[in-house]
Amino acid sequence: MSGTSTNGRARRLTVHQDAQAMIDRAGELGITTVWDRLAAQQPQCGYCALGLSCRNCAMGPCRVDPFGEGPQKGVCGADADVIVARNLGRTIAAGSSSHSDHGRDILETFGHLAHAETSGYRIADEEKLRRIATEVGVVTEGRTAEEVAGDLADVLQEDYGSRRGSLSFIGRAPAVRRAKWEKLGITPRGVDRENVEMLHRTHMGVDNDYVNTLLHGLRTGLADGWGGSMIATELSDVMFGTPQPVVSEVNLGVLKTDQVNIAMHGHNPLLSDVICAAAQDPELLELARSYGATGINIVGLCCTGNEMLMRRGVPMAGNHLMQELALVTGALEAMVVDYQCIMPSIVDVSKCYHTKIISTSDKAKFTGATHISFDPEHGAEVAHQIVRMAVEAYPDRNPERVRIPGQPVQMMGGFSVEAILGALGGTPKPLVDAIAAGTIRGAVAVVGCNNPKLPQDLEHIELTRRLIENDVLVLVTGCAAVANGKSGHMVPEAAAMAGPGLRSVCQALGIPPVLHVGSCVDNSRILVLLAALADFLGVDIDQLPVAGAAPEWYSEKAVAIGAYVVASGVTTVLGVQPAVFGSPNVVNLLADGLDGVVGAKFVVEPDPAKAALFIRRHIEAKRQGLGLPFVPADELAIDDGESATVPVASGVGS
Ligand code: BF8
Ligand code: SF4
Repeated sequence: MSGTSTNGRARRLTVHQDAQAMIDRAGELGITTVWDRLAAQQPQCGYCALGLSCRNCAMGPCRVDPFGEGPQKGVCGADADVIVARNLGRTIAAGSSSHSDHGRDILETFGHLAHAETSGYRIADEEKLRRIATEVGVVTEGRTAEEVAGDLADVLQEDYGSRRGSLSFIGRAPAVRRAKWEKLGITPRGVDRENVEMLHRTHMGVDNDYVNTLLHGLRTGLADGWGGSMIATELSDVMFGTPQPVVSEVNLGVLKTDQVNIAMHGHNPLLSDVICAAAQDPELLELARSYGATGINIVGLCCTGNEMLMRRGVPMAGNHLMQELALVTGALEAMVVDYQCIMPSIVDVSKCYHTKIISTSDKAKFTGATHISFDPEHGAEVAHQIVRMAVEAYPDRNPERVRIPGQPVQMMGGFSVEAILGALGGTPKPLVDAIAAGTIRGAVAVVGCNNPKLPQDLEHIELTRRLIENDVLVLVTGCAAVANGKSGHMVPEAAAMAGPGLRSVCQALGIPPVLHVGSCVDNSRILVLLAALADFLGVDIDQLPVAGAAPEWYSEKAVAIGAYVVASGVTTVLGVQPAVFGSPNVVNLLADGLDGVVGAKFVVEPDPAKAALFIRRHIEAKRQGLGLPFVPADELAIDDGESATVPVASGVGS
């Protein structure tokens, strides 16, 4: 469907034309979407928005009056500081648990793989397996890959408990950073231990000192970044391959009118990897042809999409706010989901179409969906069954209701740390040299979600554009990566959009100025890269000219990421206000006090121009600290020349 005109509402809700077309289409058909439900929720609770409500016990629920007129304490006596800190602590624990439980699922399957108890999995990167095993003290010489994998699985299983003093991968952090954690008492011990302890501390009558609670919040985050998420990333690389640069496509235009379309949505590559394999099965392809389809088209959504794109070049249909809109194309035979960031509403939307919603994780069932319990021990067989079900839905598709908006945009993925260092000749030196010379001023990780409170993707794109124009290399993960992909920022030709220094480096290496590092658990790759840069320079991470940004975050996982990124020494800018502003003390700690202890802090700045200016000044100050050529803060100003223009590289409507 091209040439679609859109009403003003759709243009206010999202910058991308494929999304605009589908929002309009949903409106025509009376299909309710996330934006309608957000409007129906207005006004949202002001106490909750400030973090001032508590329902941790049955003496409550309680609220603290932010204006000082009503109650200042809950029934138990908790004040605003305690309530806000406890709420934030629980949010971090939920996010950390989500990433880490995903990591545990991979680890368990990895352990089963080592003992030949799985179907459809193999060790794809034996070199990485042996490297990690050696790192954590597993003997590799003269042993089979499976023997090594079995021992590695045992060591990493222990990371989830509390038997060791600290996590296996903690040694990857610079020694000066680890010493800081030790001094603060926030060295992460066991993944589950920190999460459980946070739930304990935030029970009524336990930790009633907001500073103490929030320090444990950092430790809980660190157990995610250097623990659960890092285990997920590393073992996924071993089992599915360490990503290397790959070209793919993005937006709803990746759906095909003449093929069986299956969208993989969620997070864990355990499922998507075997589904990709099943979609190549000659028997299933023949079945598809017998129904008149020319093939089976697997596409990704959200972080499962990132996992598949990074390793297999599988096309990406979209990020978080595209999940309902992908269904509105009418072209999906199935949306196959595992867990995290999957809106319950997709079942309602699917009822307007022939599309099957297939849930697969026994810990994430969706009422009204078809549940096929995914068991990695029978991964290949279950994947075959799921793909067959999708193919058999193809004859039910109504071609007259199909709307596939426009043409996809090219994007590159696959920039694992190994790939980045490989492109640099095996050492961070060329990157360090470019930063030292000022050709590249620094690097920023732009990560995180979509949030319907903001125009979809606008902040991701605008912030990133401004950074690359200023010779700042941008690394992206999660939904931020998809936003930038759709905007044409992630092809080598996008070097033309960068400042002269970054442009020359990208052109010499044939890489985009915005590098796709992976899914949200792959933010752990960024920690590894930062540690390598810091070690190379002999400094701590907080001295590097780098920053983080989560311009459109929504999820508890994003809060956990923020906690470990800041605790690791990287100042992070949030585009959406977290629920902490009911406690000035908590705000002061997060936005200022932390800087004195971990060398990094949180900043909230929804305006991408101001966020970019803050980051540029931050980077220049760090350069000054390292004795590198720098631009004084007062010489940097918001360059508003092009700020009204959002680059939208979509073929829709042209
Ligand atoms: O883990 S960026 S909306 S899809 S939470 Fe979710 Fe946020 Fe997307 Fe991936 Ni990450
Ligand atoms: Fe109220 Fe305290 Fe119970 Fe929270 S823990 S609901 S503030 S009594």
